[in-house]
Amino acid sequence: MRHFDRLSVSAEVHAALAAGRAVVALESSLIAQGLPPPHNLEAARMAEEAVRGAGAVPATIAVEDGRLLVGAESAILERLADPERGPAKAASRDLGVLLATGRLAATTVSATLRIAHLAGIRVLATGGIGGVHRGAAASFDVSSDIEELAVTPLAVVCSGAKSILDLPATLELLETRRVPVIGLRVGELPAFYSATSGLALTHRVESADEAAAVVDLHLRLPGAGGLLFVQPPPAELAIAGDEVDGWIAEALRAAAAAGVTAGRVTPFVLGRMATSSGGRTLRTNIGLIVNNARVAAEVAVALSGR
Ligand code: PSU
Ligand code: MN
Repeated sequence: MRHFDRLSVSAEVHAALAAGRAVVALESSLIAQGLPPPHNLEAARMAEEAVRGAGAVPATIAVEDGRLLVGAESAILERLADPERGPAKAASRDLGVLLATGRLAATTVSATLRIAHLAGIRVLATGGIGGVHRGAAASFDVSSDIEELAVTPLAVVCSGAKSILDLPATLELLETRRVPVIGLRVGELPAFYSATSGLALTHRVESADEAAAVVDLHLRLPGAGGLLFVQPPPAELAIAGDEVDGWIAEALRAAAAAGVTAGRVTPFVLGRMATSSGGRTLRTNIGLIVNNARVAAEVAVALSGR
């Protein structure tokens, strides 16, 4: 663990790390900005339970009262899930400002990676990472998740990038920034709600044990950055790609019409899609978050035994 006087690691997470036991970092932007209440708090708790069920310790990450929290307690999850409190969306660049102002903030993958690394955690779970937005050649809207993954040595388990993004461009940029994308029992990049994207992956592993062997060596390579493991949503929750595409197109048109830009695009589009799909995207989103948390914990457990 690196010393930083604004880092607050919970007693449980601290004890697990000190004993070399498995810990999984969980991002909190999906609670505050990604999912509507009451599903957001339920999903946060279910993800933590899934990590515990697989034998690891969950470390949900957030920012509050000028401190970086690793292993946020239940009351903080409740505050993050409460729209009345309007928690900020913290990307990597925002941490200094948020620490100085003392504001409550939920962390995206980029900020979570940075904080988890400070705490000495090696595995992170999320639903989907940010990436290259459609039209990014003109808008320059590329998530700092990619930038942070490139330089921060952690394994991230997810269902790919959010399907509202330009997935081929996201995959290209991950390659450029030397982030390996490894299929967990799949040879194709999942498209978040859908199991398939048509984009082939160069690498795949067949088990948590194999994944842990890769993580161990990748992270021990001098100058290591992060690595990305991808798996589709649970089969019974996966939605056909063309069905999702219709909802995305509609949501993006609505976002443009409403003048929504930058960090507000993701929450707006996800909310809109949940409505137009009659709640299906929401159920799939929650199901894949929980499944990714469970598998991340299996990888962390295998890694702690190496
Ligand atoms: N995926 C979801 N819901 C979310 C996010 C991803 O299903 O809320 C969040 C993650 O925290 C991710 C962030 O790191 O969106 C990326 O935001 P941006 O594109 O603004 O960088
Ligand atoms: Mn962005």
